[in-house]
Amino acid sequence: MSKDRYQAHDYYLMDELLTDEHKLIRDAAREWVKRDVSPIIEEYAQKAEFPTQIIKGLSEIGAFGPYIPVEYGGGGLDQISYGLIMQEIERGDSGVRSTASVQSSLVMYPIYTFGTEEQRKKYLPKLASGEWMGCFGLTEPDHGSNPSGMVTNYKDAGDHVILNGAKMWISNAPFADIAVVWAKDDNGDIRGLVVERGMEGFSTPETHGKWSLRASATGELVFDNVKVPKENIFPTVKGLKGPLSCLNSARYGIAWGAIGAALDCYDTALRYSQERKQFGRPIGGFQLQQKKLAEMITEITKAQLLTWRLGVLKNENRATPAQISMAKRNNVNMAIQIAREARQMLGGMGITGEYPIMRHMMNLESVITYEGTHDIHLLITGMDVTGFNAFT
Ligand code: TGC
Ligand code: FAD
Repeated sequence: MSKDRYQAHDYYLMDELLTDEHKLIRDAAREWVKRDVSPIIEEYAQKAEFPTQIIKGLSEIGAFGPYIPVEYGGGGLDQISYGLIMQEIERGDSGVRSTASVQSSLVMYPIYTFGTEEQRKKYLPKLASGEWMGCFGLTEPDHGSNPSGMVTNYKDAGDHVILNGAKMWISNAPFADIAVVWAKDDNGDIRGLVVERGMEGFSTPETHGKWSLRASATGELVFDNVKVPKENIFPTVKGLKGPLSCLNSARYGIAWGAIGAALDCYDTALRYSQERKQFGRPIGGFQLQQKKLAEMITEITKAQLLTWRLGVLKNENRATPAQISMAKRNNVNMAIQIAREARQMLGGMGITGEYPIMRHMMNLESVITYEGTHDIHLLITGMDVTGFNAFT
């Protein structure tokens, strides 16, 4: 990729709504992305590999467990700080943000929220420092949008349980040290447990051939009579609300992250439109190109306002799952539309790795699908406003 010339855009002076601490955290993440992610990410996406060397930097900017209390190694930060970090990381690449989202919201959050004190002390500090990486197994080959139908299960065997089944599409799986896995117990209730790499019968084959999120490692989790100590089970949480409450946190982070990807596409297209000349003048002078840019910054600004307000509600513990769904759905769709328009504005150059737009566009095809598809989130809003369930 050519030099990262990114400049942030703040059309409605949103910075005035942030504290000095928010801005410091955001700027540190922004600088890190410029220095350590932008120069290498295109190469890693091209070769479909996760750049493991950035794990340390992700930990240093506070991307692993930003809102987990400091005593467990987390950042002790608020939800807006968490969102801003996700925004800056996804400005670099959605796959890198995925790694951070999974570690924070889908691994550290459940261990902190549902785990025993022993589980918290054993896992959280190592996850915060990046010494251990985690993944989250909910989706199965035959149960994606409908996780309640899962067939992965465990049977009681005294001081341990025997786990069988398979999960697929699992971010970070190929290199994760631990997996937070959702499985049915002897009573058919969904429970969460921590499975560690090295447990006999546990394997994590990598998924190849993705055209999207290529710089993120995706894989399966296969459990063949895996003996898991009972002390690895989350003691109290039962039912689908366990994994779904983790998703609330991750979807919230994605709502912020998508703004980062959109800003990068807009910024690239704006600069290109000022520098690229056709018919003797910059293409930014043509009305059709201005329409695209004007609509992009309008949609980005609306998403920024929506998401900041959601952050305030989340800080006050008042954000509902349906409000989070609305923001995830709106912002990812906004970002993918902007990526598509921005790519066209760069003409032929738009399809190359010289610019980040095509990579963002392809990445966003995963982001609009995982953590609940675009249509599932619409149905969540539909159910919230009408009171009728249209899923089944
Ligand atoms: P339903 O009967 O509606 O609910 C079952 C129980 O769960 C409660 N609940 C929630 N709790 C917390 N947060 C939420 N968002 C919740 N939504 C529902 C609900 O109150 C009920 O509780 P209780 O006490 O009555 O038992 O469940 P359903 O089976 O009808 O499903 C609802 C539906 C379709 C919305 C849900 O299954 C869904 O969201 N499906 C989408 C699946 C999904 O998002 N999968 C994501 C997998 S992880 C992933 O993609 C990671 S990508 C990571 C990365 O790389 O960034
Ligand atoms: P399906 O559920 O089969 O859906 C297919 C289509 O049917 C979709 O368009 C959907 O919207 C539609 N549909 C389904 N039900 C309805 C309905 N009731 N009404 C109307 N339309 C409906 N999962 C994890 O557990 N952990 C991870 O770390 C993880 N990482 C991922 C990384 C990547 C790159 C990808 C692509 C996925 C990842 N996932 C992960 C899985 C992801 O959450 C699922 O792909 C997603 O939930 C959709 O499930 P599915 O792919 O089985 O699609």
